[in-house]
Amino acid sequence: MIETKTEYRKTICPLDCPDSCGLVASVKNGKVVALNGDRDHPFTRGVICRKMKGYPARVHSKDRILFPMQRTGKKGEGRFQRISWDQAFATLCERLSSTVEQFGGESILPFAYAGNMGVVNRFAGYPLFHKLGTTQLDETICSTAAKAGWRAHCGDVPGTAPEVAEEAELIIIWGSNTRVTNMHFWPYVARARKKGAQLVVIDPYRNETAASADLHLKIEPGGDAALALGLLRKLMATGDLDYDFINTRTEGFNSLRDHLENNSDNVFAAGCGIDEGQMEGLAGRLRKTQRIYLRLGIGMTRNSRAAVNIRAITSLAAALGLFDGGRGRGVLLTSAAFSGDQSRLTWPSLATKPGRRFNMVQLGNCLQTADPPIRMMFVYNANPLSTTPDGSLVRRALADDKLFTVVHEQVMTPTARYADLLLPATTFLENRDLYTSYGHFYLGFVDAVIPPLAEAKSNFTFFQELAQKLKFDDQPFQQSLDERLYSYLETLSGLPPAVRQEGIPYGKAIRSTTGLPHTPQFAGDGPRYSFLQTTEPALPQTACLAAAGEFDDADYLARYPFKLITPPHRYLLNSTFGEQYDDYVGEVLIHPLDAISYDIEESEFLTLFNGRGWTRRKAKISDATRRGLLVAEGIFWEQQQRPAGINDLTSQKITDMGGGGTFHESRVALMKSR
Ligand SMILES: Nc1nc2c(c(=O)[nH]1)N[C@H]1C(S)=C(S)[C@@H](COP(=O)(O)OP(=O)(O)OC[C@H]3O[C@@H](n4cnc5c(=O)[nH]c(N)nc54)[C@H](O)[C@@H]3O)O[C@H]1N2
Ligand SMILES: Nc1nc2c(c(=O)[nH]1)N[C@H]1C(S)=C(S)[C@@H](COP(=O)(O)OP(=O)(O)OC[C@H]3O[C@@H](n4cnc5c(=O)[nH]c(N)nc54)[C@H](O)[C@@H]3O)O[C@H]1N2
Ligand code: SF4
Ligand SMILES: [Mo]
Repeated sequence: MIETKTEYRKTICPLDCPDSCGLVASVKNGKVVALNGDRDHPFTRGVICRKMKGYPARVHSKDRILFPMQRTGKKGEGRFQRISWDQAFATLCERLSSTVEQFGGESILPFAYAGNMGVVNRFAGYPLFHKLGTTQLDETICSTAAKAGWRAHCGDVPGTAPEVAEEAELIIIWGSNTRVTNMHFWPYVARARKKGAQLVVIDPYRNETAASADLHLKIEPGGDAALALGLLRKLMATGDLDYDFINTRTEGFNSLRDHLENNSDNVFAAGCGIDEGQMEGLAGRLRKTQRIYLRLGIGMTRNSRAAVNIRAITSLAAALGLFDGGRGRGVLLTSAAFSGDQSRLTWPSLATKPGRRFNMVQLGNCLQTADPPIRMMFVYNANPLSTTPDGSLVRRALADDKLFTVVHEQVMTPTARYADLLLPATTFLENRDLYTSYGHFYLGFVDAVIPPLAEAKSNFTFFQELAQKLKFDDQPFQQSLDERLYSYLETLSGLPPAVRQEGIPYGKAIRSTTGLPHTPQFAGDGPRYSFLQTTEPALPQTACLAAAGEFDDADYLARYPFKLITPPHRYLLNSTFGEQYDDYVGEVLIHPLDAISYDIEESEFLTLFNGRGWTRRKAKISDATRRGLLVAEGIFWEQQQRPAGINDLTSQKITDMGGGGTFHESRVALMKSR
């Protein structure tokens, strides 16, 4: 074979990660041989994570699904035979038509999330499913609770640009394992600390980020509102709030003040599970420092008190005036740098009547109890068997012969093994798209780096072709990817006018016109920060102490003594990359005193169980966690020796606002595995 020269092509990481890195792909003989960070990208600065460094091997690995296949074995066995795309489309058209005819469009459920964050490919299935009148999915699994909490008081203001943190004297990372899940924020922290800044981490366990902090407050999971309000009360008592900001840029502070005055310091300290001295210590730092930057993680919003916790923290931030655009001062939850009219991507107008909706967090219930029942499920951009809660319900539903499951995937995920029809999906390196970010203020448009491998199709190509086969001739089904994208861009706020006129150059990071450092978030005639929320009349108006969901459930408490949280793992992106750890069960952190009580030794296999299911993990004994709290990082795949995953333990209970998942709020018991 003639050797060709290595070519370098810019692209963008499509994974559901706040960093949305600029990448440079090295391409040789039609293969991607390396991926590196783009040095020209202002947030990436040439560095990327280990997961994406290894991505070229995933693209060209034996694990890739490269051809359409139909099931030959039992559901879940993962035995398939190759078929042609013509056969696959024929089966699909026949099934879709007969299912609609026999059971109605609502008996079809599309299930998709953010496996690919490209704005067109992510939502590519929506127009077709609207046209078919299917049941619709509320995409709540990740950030809706956090955003609802933010919006309740802050409205539409974006977060503070991460660059501002570099000028801070006190950085608080609250409910995020930044060094793992948002690693490009860390250099700003490191540079600020070089200049003398202090880093405080608020997290129930000593994760990698907390281990590098100046102060770690090992808070009770879900106790964040108690901590934020307790701090507020202390600062109020000594008059250390920004009354100028409170008086001119906010409203409703008096109601919050009443709640604070009606409770004691002890109540707040008890509510967050740290001693009052520690709380006073942090209050002291807040008093002394003007330049305070809060980096809030979505990770802390996976419990019943999700939104109220975010609400309490933004209330603390507002009372400190951190939204005033001052040097080194700010609050970042999600950047919200660009926002556009999503209907230009999803085309709800194609639906002839409003369809039935289900919350994706309650997939188990939906598949088991929907009436009329779900007869056909269409999965793309997601691995719900591993990532949705109450996994044993989902598994049982997937095994039911009455359900026809279509999965469009890159690799043989646990969900894919249950497919009746399995279709090959491209990776981001094989298609073009535009990517925004939820952790910084840049977007970028990139072309395919290599052509689709074998018979893989991108989400967009696949759904457009399927619509053609179904003889749908509405305008959205005639669009090219660029047409759909540019029609969306017309509505996108934050896009610089020059770019809007001249088109988006490939591979260049474009900064949003919103959220520039040092712009006050509540300024001029615009809306003020409101300490009162009016979006949900049934909920308390001000942030306040709230109950702890399953952790407080007396029945669960009696049977399942441990609390369990299940945060992200460094080597996985949710369940993506699970195929690389097929023989690895994952660890569970257990406090040394709990290990003694249960006579557990290091590396011993443990079975964790509760009323919903069980899974297996290897004990890691460490005081990084609290007594009574188990920490299981990572959604490792179900596998032969352990046909159940971490989400067999989590519940379908949803958050106080936004309908989010409560992945970090399960009660469990444990025993030694035999
Ligand atoms: N390597 C890697 N990176 C990822 C992901 C991954 O799976 N792996 N997932 C990606 C996705 S989808 C998302 S949404 C982002 C999320 O990223 P972030 O928004 O940065 O949040 P996380 O890092 O998930 O937050 C996890 C931390 O929250 C803590 N936590 C849990 N409950 C509470 C609580 O009640 N209070 C407080 N204070 N802390 C709590 C956990 O102990 C854990 O340390 O990360 C993305 N990046
Ligand atoms: N216990 C527990 N559960 C959790 C969480 C937790 O912290 N703890 N985190 C939750 C969060 S924050 C999230 S965001 C969800 C995510 O849950 P999921 O949306 O299920 O995300 P992934 O596990 O990353 O699976 C994405 C899948 O999409 C596939 N994919 C990638 N690109 C494409 C493409 O272009 N086309 C098609 N058709 N497929 C593609 C990938 O191969 C991968 O298998 O998980 C949630 N589940
Ligand atoms: S997963 Fe996150 S850190 Fe890694 S390359 Fe992608 S965007 Fe960057
Ligand atoms: Mo997420």
